Amino acid sequence: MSEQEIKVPDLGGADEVEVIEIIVSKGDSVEEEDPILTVESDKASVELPSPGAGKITSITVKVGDKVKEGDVVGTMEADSGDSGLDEEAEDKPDEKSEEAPEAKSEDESEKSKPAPKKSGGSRKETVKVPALDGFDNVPVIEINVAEGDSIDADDPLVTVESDKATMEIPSPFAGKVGKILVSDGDKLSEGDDLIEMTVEDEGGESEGEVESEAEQPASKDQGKSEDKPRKQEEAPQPQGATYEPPAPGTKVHAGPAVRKLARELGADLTRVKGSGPKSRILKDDVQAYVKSQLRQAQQGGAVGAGSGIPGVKLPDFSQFGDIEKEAMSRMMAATATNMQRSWLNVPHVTQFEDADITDMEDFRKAQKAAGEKKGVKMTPLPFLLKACATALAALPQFNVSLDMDRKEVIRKKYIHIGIAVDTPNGLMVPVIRDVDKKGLWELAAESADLAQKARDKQLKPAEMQGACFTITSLGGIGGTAFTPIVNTPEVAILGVSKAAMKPVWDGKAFQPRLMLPLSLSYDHRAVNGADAARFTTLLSQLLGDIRSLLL
Ligand code: CAO
Repeated sequence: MSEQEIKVPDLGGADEVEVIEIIVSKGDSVEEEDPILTVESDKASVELPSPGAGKITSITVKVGDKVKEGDVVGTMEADSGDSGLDEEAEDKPDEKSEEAPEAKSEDESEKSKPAPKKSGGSRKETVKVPALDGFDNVPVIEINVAEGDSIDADDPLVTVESDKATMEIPSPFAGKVGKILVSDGDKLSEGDDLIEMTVEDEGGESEGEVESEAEQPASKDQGKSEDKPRKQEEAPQPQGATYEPPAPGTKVHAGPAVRKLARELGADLTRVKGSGPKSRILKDDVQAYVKSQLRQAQQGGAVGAGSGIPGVKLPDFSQFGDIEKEAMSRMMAATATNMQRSWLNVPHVTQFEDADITDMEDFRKAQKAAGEKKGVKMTPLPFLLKACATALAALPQFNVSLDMDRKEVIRKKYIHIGIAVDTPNGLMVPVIRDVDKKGLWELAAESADLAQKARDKQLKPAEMQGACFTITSLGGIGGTAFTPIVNTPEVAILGVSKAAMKPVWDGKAFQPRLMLPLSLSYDHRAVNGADAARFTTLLSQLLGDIRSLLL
């Protein structure tokens, strides 16, 4: 490794320019073309890119300094084997680079998508799935392009998720997206057709169908090369927010105009999720981020920056014994975000009640033969669904969502209920629609079907949306009571624990009765305590005498 000077390259005609931002610090590792600092002339801001990959050993200018072509702004140690720091490259910006420091106007530099290469014509390509890091049959969880999109080489086409990792499959070409040959949920293996593209020729090649494999999905944790599988670092975007906790050492990909806007608005770019090519941050992203922060502040603070909640500092656990680290699955990260958002935003209260289900269980067990004939198992869950639907209709203050921005209560005229399903991949909540209009057998069949789909990772997004209320039943497992977290933006959730025989006083003697523990957590902004007690009392009456479900 040898130390190299980092010099100001040709500034596209500008003479002396001012350093307005230092992007890297001593000790940072950079890739070739990563921005080192931003300079500004009268007409434009320009990022000076790193001439090669390596480690920054010094930055010898500061914000406000004036620099011109050839000035040394710092030094770096080049990675061994990297040829990006030879004298020639040091003096001249890389001509092929899309981020070469031509003095671009601010508007141009914001959307730095390169124009398609000049062509002698165009050809059709069918992009195929590349090797998926040893996996096959990996489901598509997101399609990142739409028909008609103009994209660059390396832009993500689709995202797939195996048991262990989420990977983006990048485009091998720049060009226009044609027909998309896969859908959400499809299982892909190496060699499957992915999308059709019209690719601009650099000249010469004849028009016709050519098949090509996408580059291997790139992996940040398996080396720096772009052509290896890439585990997505980002957790799924929380609904309506643009906050992303930065991964340690996260580099920000944003043009000078965007950086300037972020400086003006006081936005920390490491917290903004980029929606541009290669996750580049655009002006719209900064504006959306600032808006979401303001909204959260108005709502009294929420998850993330500005909430005033100190983070949890982790010790180095390896000092206490052996440890192993594993990336969170997308689902786990999404659940964690949702739980935390709900816990921090919703003032929770939990109301407890026991329902006498002795007669209900006699009736349920008597249905066993009928169930076998129908191929459907009647568990307590359909009775709970039916009782909750009746209670939601009787006490509609539980069937609402709160819009705190507009100070509005949104009342729902439908009764869709989510059921929490424990799966090997985490908690999923499929939704049964119009529960009030369905019979017990229909609910038994539908809940069993949705629970199975959840376990097989086969649920469609629409099957997990639109719930008014959630039931989370741990009754098949055990426990006497628990305090579930409201599944926002719903305002209540029913936790069900394991039924047990208990002595119940009937006025003359203790009778052995099968008692089902119910735990109703609710959002105390939407529901008052008296209504919560009415809700659980009504549930208990309905389950205690299931004939009343017919009334
Ligand atoms: N008390 C006693 N026994 C119960 C019961 C209860 N409250 N609820 C169910 N059972 C019994 C059932 O009758 C069945 O017994 P039999 O086979 O003898 O009839 C057995 O427990 C298993 O039932 P099940 O779990 O297969 O079916 P279900 O319809 O009751 O529940 C589902 C379906 C999807 C809710 C459940 O499988 C599940 O995933 N529960 C976990 C939900 C969860 O993780 N919640 C936590 C969220 S918060 O982190």
